[in-house]
Amino acid sequence: MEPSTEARVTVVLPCLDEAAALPGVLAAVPAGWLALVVDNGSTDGSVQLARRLGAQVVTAAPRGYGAAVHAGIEAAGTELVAVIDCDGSLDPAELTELAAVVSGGTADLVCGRRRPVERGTWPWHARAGNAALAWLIRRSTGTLVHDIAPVRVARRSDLLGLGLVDRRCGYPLETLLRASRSGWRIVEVEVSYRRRAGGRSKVSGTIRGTLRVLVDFTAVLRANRRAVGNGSRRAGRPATDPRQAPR
Ligand SMILES: Nc1nc2c(ncn2[C@@H]2O[C@H](COP(=O)(O)OP(=O)(O)O)[C@@H](O)[C@H]2O)c(=O)[nH]1
Ligand SMILES: [Mg+2]
Repeated sequence: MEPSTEARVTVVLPCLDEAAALPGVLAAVPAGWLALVVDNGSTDGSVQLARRLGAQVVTAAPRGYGAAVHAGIEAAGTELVAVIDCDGSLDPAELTELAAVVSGGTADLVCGRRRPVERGTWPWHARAGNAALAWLIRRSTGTLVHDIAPVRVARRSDLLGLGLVDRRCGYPLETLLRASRSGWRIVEVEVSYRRRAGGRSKVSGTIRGTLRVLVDFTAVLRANRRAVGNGSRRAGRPATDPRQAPR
């Protein structure tokens, strides 16, 4: 593979028992970028495997997706940070396009908009919950997002400056809401979405998991409503796919 000429980026990979997916995920991290696996007590050898494959590994003390992602962003040493799941459902190679939008200066936060590329990828309950929440965000902030995506690229210092407090499943939603409130330019770029490479879903792959996500999301939405004052609408900046935006 050619060495990358792009800015160096740390890819934060929240990981809980993803040994089946790790080799493929780490192999797809763009050349010259840094893979940072954040573990919360995997028991399937993920930590040892990630180290053997050359990734940096960080351990996040509290359990939870948000705790892992936040610890990874804190530990990152690069200006740009990308966050992506470590289950093989998303392709780290596609992050170069998202990072180019941030480093090009046209967006502060670039989110992946998932497009399933194989059948049976996205359980109906997770997809419906995601669509409903994206609609709520559009309605309450004016930011035209369509996915509470697990794929995000932004400047590390900007992300830490948001003061995110959720450490569970509400973390991506809180990122979007706080970024909108802060007037960030938020852009969506389509990313491919597949079935996980192996292992088990810990978040939205089961109805129970989706319900847990909804509980976390409700808490984040309630806090956001308090922060903006009774859920009043405010104009935000539209999230657009730069490939589809008029030039
Ligand atoms: N470190 C850590 N990673 C987690 C935790 N929960 C989920 N993840 C990781 O976050 C990513 C998304 O979780 P996943 O189970 O695929 O959720 P789904 O895509 O909604 O089914 C995967 O890479 C998981 O390994 C956690 O508590 N700690
Ligand atoms: Mg997944």
